[in-house]
Amino acid sequence: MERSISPDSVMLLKTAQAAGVTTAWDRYETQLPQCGFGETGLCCRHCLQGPCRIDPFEVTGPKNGICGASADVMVARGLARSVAGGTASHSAHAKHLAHTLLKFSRGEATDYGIKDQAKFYAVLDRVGIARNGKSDQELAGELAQLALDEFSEREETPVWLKTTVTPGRMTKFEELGLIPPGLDSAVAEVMHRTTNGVDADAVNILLGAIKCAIGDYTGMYLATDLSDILFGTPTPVMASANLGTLKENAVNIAVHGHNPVLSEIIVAEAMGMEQEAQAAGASEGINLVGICCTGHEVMMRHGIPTATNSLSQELAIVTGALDAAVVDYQCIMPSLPDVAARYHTAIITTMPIAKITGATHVQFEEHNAGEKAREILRLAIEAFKKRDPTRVNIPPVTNDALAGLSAEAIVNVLALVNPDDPLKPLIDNIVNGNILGVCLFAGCNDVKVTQDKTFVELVKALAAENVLILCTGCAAGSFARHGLLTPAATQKYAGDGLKAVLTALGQAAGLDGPLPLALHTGSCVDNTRAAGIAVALANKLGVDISQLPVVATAPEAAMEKAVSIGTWAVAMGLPTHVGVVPPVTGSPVVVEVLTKAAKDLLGGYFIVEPDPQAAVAKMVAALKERRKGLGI
Ligand code: BF8
Ligand code: SF4
Repeated sequence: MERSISPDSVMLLKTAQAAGVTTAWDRYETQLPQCGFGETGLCCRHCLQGPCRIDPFEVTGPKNGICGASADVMVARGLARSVAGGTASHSAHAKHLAHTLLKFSRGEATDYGIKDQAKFYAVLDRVGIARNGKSDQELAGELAQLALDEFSEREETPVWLKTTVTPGRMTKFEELGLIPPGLDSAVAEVMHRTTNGVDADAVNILLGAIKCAIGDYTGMYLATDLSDILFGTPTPVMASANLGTLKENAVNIAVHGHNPVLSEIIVAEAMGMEQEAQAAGASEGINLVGICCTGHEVMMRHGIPTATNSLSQELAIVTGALDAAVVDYQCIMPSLPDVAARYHTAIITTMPIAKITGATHVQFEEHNAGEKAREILRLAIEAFKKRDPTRVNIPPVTNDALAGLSAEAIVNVLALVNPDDPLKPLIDNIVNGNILGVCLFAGCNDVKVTQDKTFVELVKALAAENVLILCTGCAAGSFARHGLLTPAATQKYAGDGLKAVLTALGQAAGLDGPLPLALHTGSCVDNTRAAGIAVALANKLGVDISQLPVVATAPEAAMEKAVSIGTWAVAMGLPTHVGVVPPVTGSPVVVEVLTKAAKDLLGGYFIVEPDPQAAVAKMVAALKERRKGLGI
């Protein structure tokens, strides 16, 4: 199998091979053939009597685990724990932001502030905090406390859930008992009910997983809100992509991970340290780039280039030009120090819960954020001095990428066409068929499939069918690397109807051409921005999200976080495609519930289809079915 179609990845994989550097792709090969029990979800280690496995064909091997768990129960429990893992990750990210806001309100985090007062007030209004002449600092404290209350068990519906979904969804969630008891409690409940001897009904376990995923949605919405308040709501910005954004004559520093609490301060402090970098011999000073979602956070807000994605993160080091990778948490390969040991790159961990053996740890805390950021930047400058110029091998590949299309930014562009009723141009063009529907691209690259291939094939085919594309996280990174976040891509690949709409919007926005083929709406936690647009459309039309011609896809999904997002997308009522088969095929009941019964229950359902052309056909059919339901 081809490893990647990303030209910079392809080039550096050869360099890595020649240098004897092992990457994720090599390690994947050492794992083959992967365990069939695990692949089908028929493996359990939830108690010390295990591991237990079940014969997927139930021929000669065991039909149950030692405790009696059936194939259906085992698969459902495993999937539910993945959802809990994803939810815990997003919720911890959200909680971190709430703590930062709280510390700011107490005067304990002076490097932070309210960057977007309009959003701050809009969120306060939405969650029901009256301003009553209070100072921003006091209000920030109240908001942070309300946010932190969302995590623990209480009797009320989480505020960030009930104030952000359609009335129809809320009724449905209440009827089905799917209101999470609190964000951390939702995770704890899944861990409890999936341990030995608790929930042994596959359908009930899956409902528990969906409830937890709705908690995931809630935490993600909260995270995006607080990030925008603290760091600014993104507005359109021209940036660039690929590993060619590293510079031979600069101190190259990658911010990598997920939470802007650290990377925003690094960005702010880097400006003041240009001279130090130049004094060290870097004529172009400091060059910040992003990897993974932290990269998208700073790309959306500052136009910082996105260098690469999670799967190809090691290749940034193989350029020989990366002086430091500053990491916070999530999607950071434990292998980074091993690869870096072959070069001069400093791997700098910053979070107490995310250390890596072999890395340099600089504990980052909000009360001395600026000082710690400068310490980190100095480590990078020191590392630059050790760079071996003869090993620098930066691929000559860069692409322009327009980013910063938050929900607010998209509404602002639409308002240029119709200031009184911004959503109307979008709705009119969906009704008249210029736009067939909307597709949200999300999720990771996965070593099991050729990097970016499914992403690129799907987006081109869907755009040709006049599907409006939104994208986040590694999906956005993939499109950026292939020049698909550009007006030129719209000219080349969009169907006539979509092209006309994107051109009219691009002109209204003062661009030289149309809006990009895919609208970059943010990092993975920002998938809720797309949900927000769908909710606004549904409310305006007086329907539920499950009736809208909107689909989601994670064609190269890898992480537990993608599983939890996919599950809440289904809960929100979206047909949701995944291109990598998740470990559920060992259970006919789980497959049936996720791909069929969920449709009757929630309107959303999973479409599991690795073949890109077949996936496009299924997504287009789902959009047409929705249009028919609406009579358009
Ligand atoms: O949260 S898409 S590989 S980087 S999990 Fe990770 Fe997947 Fe990328 Fe961002 Ni999202
Ligand atoms: Fe085996 Fe049951 Fe224990 Fe899982 S919980 S390891 S199936 S005995």
